[in-house]
Amino acid sequence: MEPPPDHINGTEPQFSSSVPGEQRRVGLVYDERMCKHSTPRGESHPENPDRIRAIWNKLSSAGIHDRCMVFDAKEVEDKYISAVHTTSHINLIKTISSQKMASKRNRVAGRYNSIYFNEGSSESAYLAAGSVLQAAEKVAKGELNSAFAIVRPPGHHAEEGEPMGFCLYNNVAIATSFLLNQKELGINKILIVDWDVHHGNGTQKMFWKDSRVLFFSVHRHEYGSFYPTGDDGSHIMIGEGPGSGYNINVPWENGHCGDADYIAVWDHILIPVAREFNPDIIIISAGFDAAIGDPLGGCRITPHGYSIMLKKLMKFSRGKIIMALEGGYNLNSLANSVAACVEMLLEDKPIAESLEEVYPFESTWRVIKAVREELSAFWPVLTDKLPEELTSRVTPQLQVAIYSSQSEDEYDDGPNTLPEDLQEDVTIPLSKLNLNEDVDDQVTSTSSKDWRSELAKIDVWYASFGSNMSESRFLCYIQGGQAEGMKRPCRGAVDKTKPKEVMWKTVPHRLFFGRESTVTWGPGGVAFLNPETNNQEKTFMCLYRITLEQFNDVLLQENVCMDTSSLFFDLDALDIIENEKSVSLEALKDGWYHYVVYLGKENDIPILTMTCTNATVEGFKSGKIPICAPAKEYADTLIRGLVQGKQLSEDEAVAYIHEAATHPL
Ligand code: X5A
Ligand code: ZN
Repeated sequence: MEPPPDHINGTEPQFSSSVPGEQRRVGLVYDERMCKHSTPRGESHPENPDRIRAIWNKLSSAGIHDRCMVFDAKEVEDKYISAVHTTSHINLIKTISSQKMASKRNRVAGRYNSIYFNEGSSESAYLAAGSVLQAAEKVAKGELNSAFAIVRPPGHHAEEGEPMGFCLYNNVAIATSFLLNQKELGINKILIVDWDVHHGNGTQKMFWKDSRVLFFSVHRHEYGSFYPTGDDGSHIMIGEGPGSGYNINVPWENGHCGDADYIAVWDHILIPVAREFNPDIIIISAGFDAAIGDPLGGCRITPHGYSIMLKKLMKFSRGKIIMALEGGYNLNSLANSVAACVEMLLEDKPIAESLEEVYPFESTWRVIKAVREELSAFWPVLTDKLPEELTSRVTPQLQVAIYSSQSEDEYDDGPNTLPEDLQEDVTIPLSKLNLNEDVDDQVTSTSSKDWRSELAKIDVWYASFGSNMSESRFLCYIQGGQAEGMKRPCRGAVDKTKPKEVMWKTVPHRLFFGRESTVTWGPGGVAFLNPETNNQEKTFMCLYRITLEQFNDVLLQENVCMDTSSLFFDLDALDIIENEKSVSLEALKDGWYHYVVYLGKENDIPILTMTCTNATVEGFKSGKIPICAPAKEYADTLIRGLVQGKQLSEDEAVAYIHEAATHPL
């Protein structure tokens, strides 16, 4: 390779200036050999070789790679890996693809969280880490202004002693410690920006006590329920000892975050801190699974959004940036986002940085404030006032099921992510609503009404037909905890006040059991109520008088959504349901009980239950979704409810459940 200009005269390379419009020297590392890592029997998997092929095809067809310096990957040397991984971990990754391990490979993979291995895994892992290291070295030396390492397997979940979350070696951490250890490079302070939708748990731990590395991660967290689950990604995880304040987590409370949310975090946290930290170089753990249309991420950053996020970082460390691919599972979205970033690296072109008509969620401001508060002792700039009037929109929207032909989940011809059994859901006519758009784009101020206090004033009857008929089990949804037979605790509602009244009723609907297992109860079917009325049928219902605020929290827990901050069922929804008799909650469509059905009134208070949609009932009938009898512990809970509620004797209750579980739908 020709010697880089800055090595000739020892001055700063002219091309590292940030003059807009100027061509810059950008490296790309891509190597087809990193496609060798794939699932052992060709099972489909989001983290597959097509990801990097799709990126490369896009960069080729758009003529982008011609404007870059392209490098083949080189395998990383063990001595560099050992700076962040244990010897036993290195031995595992080094040997896992050998013939000797063939028979053990799947069993070994099963010991780890979200990991597969095949004959190509070792080589790919060494190449991925080597690619990021090589890119980092060239940028640090000034041979390149910046670089993008198009690598797989990804790295940021890999911990010192174990692979995890599709990651074998922590590519970014290996490159980071390499740069710090090569003293002649003069790199003393590194900013790692992890914008993958998942928390970079591995990287966080590796530099936990290290003030030379400022680790910043923005990720879905949802109070620890999003992958990787637990508290590691919480904003109170700020580092330790000399590393205190050098670990910054921005944990989203909900999905659906987009350009406006990320840019607000950049403007009010990352950029001011980066200015203060003044890094010598920046490494981006560049996952694109927060991109619009990603099947795992559920967020909505556009390629333009990514390019703005990148541009704002290019103002530091004289533009020395290494981007390393992490996640990103919608091939179109992934390729377009990477292309937008590489173009930005190439020309730092002036672009419209403002995002018109889109505002961050109110939850985004809440998270930003919490992070700033947590870290302001270390970064005084974070005590600066936020704008007085924070413009925001309601967190995330109540969306009645209107499956438009071009929803953003179907972005760019990507797969339709609607579960099959929901595709022909009964929907409320748009003309009746205007609610979809209204709430989605609603611009409000955070100072305006808090939905919790509003909805706390309204009572509803929550009508249960399954395990919630047992009062002690239902109270777990209100007060938190775990009742007999449950395999995991519930978090409870925000308002832990017990139901004001309990009452029983029978309704002319069919009770049945379906699905094969749940996280709460383990194997076995769980109860559903056919939303269709049928005068031949009789189902017992236990009604709890709770507030509409509590009802929302129950709804979220019933749909395995741990996000306690979001409003899904509001006053408008209550209005609609009284007329339409049911509302399908689009935002909770992955949950099994997202269909709220109105069952009339009692003492002028609406009775609401939650079950599956009519379309899902059709799925059960046709056999597309399994019908399955309840396991004993689950059935016992229903029986206990019916007996303690004095509705049936024990024998009658057993017969009632047996009938519901065996009678064909
Ligand atoms: C790198 C990355 C995601 C792992 C999800 C496991 N990993 N469910 O995006
Ligand atoms: Zn990810």
